[in-house]
Amino acid sequence: GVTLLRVAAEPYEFSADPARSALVIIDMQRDFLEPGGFGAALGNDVTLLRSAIAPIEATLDAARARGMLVIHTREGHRPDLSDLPPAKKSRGRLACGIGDAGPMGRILVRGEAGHGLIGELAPIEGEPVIDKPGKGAFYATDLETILRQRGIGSLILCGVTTEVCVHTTLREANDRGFECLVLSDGTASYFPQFHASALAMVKAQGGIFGWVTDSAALIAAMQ
Ligand code: C5J
Repeated sequence: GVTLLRVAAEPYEFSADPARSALVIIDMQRDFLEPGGFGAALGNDVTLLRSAIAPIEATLDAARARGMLVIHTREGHRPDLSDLPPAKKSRGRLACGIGDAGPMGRILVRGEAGHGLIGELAPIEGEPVIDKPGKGAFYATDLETILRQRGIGSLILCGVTTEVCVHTTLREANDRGFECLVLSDGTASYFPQFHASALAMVKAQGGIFGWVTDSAALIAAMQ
């Protein structure tokens, strides 16, 4: 029989078949977490996101040790910006926005230093990296195909930012029938109140979008 992963969570215990679960690490890119990138261009204090790094690192170690599928995502665009809607490009009326040259290369453009995943969370051989032009990881990507090919039914979501790319992906995943567990300490926002509200929204109404736990509870359940 299958030994289920049983995690203390809110609004109640989360259980999943670990062989049918994936850890999805969303957009832990220099452009969001380091000075001189997209997050900073939008006027944010990028240091607010760094609290998510250590909990994700610990969870990533546990997932790899257990042989769980790990998927990384990156938000960004083709160098010719042909996949960048004008509505996204113009948002914020930025002097230096998506596609423009910054200290870490062209902002949010694939192949540039700023677009890369932070060194602490570098992918290893065999871990799919999903390049996404939108906020959700399912929109205009092959994420769903990869998950279905591997028989994945449950997603453990972490990364940045809680209310933007994590939430959009969570909502897309819900409508596609995936069970979702969100890590409270493995997600972060430039707006602490949005982080708190976004987590509260997941678990309200009997867990309308899924479950919330922290990395320690998840790792304890994975031992
Ligand atoms: C944002 C993201 N916040 N990865 N992107 O623009 O959450």
